[in-house]
Amino acid sequence: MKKLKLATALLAAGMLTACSGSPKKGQTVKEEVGTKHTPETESLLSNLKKVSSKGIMFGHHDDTVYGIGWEGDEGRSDVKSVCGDYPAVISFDLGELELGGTANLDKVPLDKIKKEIINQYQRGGLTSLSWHVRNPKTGGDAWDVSDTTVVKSILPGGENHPKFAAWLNSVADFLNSLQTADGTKIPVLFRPWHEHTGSWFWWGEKLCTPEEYKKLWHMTVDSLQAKGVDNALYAYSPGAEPQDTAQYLKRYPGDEVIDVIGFDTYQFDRDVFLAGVNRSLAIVDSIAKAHDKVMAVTEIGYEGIPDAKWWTGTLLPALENYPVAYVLVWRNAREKVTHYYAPYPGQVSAEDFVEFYDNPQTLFSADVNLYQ
Ligand code: BMA
Repeated sequence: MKKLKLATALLAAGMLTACSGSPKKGQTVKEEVGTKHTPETESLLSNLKKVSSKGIMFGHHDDTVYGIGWEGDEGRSDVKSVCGDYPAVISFDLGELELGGTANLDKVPLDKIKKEIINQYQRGGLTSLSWHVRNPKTGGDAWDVSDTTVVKSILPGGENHPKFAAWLNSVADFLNSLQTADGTKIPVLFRPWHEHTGSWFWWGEKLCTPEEYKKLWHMTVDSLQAKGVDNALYAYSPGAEPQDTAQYLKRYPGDEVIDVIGFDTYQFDRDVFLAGVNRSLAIVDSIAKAHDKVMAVTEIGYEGIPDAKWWTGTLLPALENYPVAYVLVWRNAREKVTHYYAPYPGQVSAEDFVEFYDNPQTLFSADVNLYQ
């Protein structure tokens, strides 16, 4: 096999501590910062903190639920079809879960997402969950920025607070329901309120004050914890707009609620993209070190990947000098043929992706077990 399983490698390197005195399965441990985590969630956090010493985990949104020319095929993944392995990180979106229907905003059945989260856990990989939540004030979607008082209206005391509290409860119910057959709760990385340094979502920069944005985060985490969610870590992911650490931290809700810090960025002009990635990595790296946080590139990509050498010629060299835990590319939309970010068999960058996969610096599913 190309690479060792992460836990085995870390064990060999003496980096995993003995587990005597650890809480038993199902028990909750209290962290110094006050968040409650199941033992599996603690293992995930501690492995995420170490994984960059081994390599960068590759991630793909909606990887196992659809791809180019297929939907819902058992075990299928465009990434696996190209390189033979699943991504180490798979993300899904909970948008529209709050409406109480059976599918999310991209028409993926929620029970299918649940099944794939269990599969991903059983492979030892990470699931990240974003939330393109509807606009609770206007009734529009996450991109409806027609009203600049939405965040304010859902905070405690606001007119939409009760409505939004029920939406948060639907997320808590979903997270609590993520369990294996033996009742072990599956740890996930929850990544709401992303790209808030732009102004295209109703929680964006021009749509709320820094104080309101921070309160939104605290309300979210407090309410999930109050509903017993002890299997979630939390990721903070602005866009690439911040120019320095002060700007990056302007809306940061605090170390007590955040575990992973990163940023979202996409390639249009290559030079602009590389400069943004470089600046953002330097900012996130220094903050991650000072605040003891996991560093990740929470979304990245080049739509349609028209550059045949993008993976080894642009992406990997851009990241390789930083301790990045994972990098995640967006979805291969089956309903919008030009909207894809991972290769599929025959795609122009597929061969280069195999090279990227073969590079010892990249980690895929078979290389990691994040729960040991
Ligand atoms: C966006 C696009 C949309 C999608 C949304 C949530 O970037 O891919 O088509 O609805 O993410 O997945």
